Amino acid sequence: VSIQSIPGYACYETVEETFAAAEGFTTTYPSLAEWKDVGDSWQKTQGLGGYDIKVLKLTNKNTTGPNGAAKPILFVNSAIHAREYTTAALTLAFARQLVEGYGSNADATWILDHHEVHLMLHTNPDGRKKAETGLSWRKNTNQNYCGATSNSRGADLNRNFTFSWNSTGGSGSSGNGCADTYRGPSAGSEPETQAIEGYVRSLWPDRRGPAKTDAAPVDTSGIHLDIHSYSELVLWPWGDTKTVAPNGIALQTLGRKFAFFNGYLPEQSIGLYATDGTSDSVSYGELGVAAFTFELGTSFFQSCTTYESTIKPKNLPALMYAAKVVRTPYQT
Ligand code: ING
Ligand code: ZN
Repeated sequence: VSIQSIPGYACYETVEETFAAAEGFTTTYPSLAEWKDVGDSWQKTQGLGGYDIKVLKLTNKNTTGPNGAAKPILFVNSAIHAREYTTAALTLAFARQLVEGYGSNADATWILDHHEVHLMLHTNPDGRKKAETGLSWRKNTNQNYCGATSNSRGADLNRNFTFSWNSTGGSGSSGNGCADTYRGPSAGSEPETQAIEGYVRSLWPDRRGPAKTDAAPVDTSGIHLDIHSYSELVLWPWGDTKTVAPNGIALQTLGRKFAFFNGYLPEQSIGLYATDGTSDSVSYGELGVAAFTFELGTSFFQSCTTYESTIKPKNLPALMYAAKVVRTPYQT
């Protein structure tokens, strides 16, 4: 059974359809779109089928902006959790709005002339294929954890990142290979995690952590958004402590602005629950890049009607705003 065959879910592209659409953009808009192979899924590393981890890079052909300066970068990844269905659909819709709007829509044109937008549409494609059969799959499909054929197997990629991996000593993730929040046997053990970490480090090679304090504005010449579902939230670090991040006030200011667009609740991520080893902890904690998690909607498999009428129209403007504001030190 395919999730798409269930009445009301036909709008959700499969992994293959998403990848074909991204590749299609490079054919239709060769001067705006590039489709890059940045790693392998776990199954691919094992010769068990699997997928490349791919990034759709959108910008015009100039390597610098019209002012001669390096282009600021927005990086968005979606579907790191397989069953979080609306997330990849939203990111693909965002890509479509940018490339189709280029030359006619002022915002899309300005964004692609001055900025770079990098989209990892499917961060966990192996898991997503499981979810496409109707399973409530969250993790990757690594057969070394919980038994090769168990539907509870795999590592939670969003507990496997190196910065703050298992920093709470248990409460932010699980050491049980069958648990939904299994952190993996070691920091960055999963190939999908390695692909994202390697890619964000390559995007911001000169970043050295959140050295600034709130005495200085947060540097938003780079922004990382990790798109999840569900709960209608905009979250920022830290997730493993109630301590406010060095740029906490500035992150809150920017988070509230995103929330203005999507109508969600903005809060420091530990307000939801404790987490460790999450993707934003690397981007912000290791590199100092402003990092946010969006929690879309009110359940995992939401109907196309709800997605089209509510989730997409609330969140596309938030993504467009993120692509515009990633520019200069953000004034608090
Ligand atoms: N929620 C996120 C999770 O990984 C999160 C929430 C993400 C909290 C990042 C803190 C940092 O648990 C879902 N629904 O996956
Ligand atoms: Zn999630």
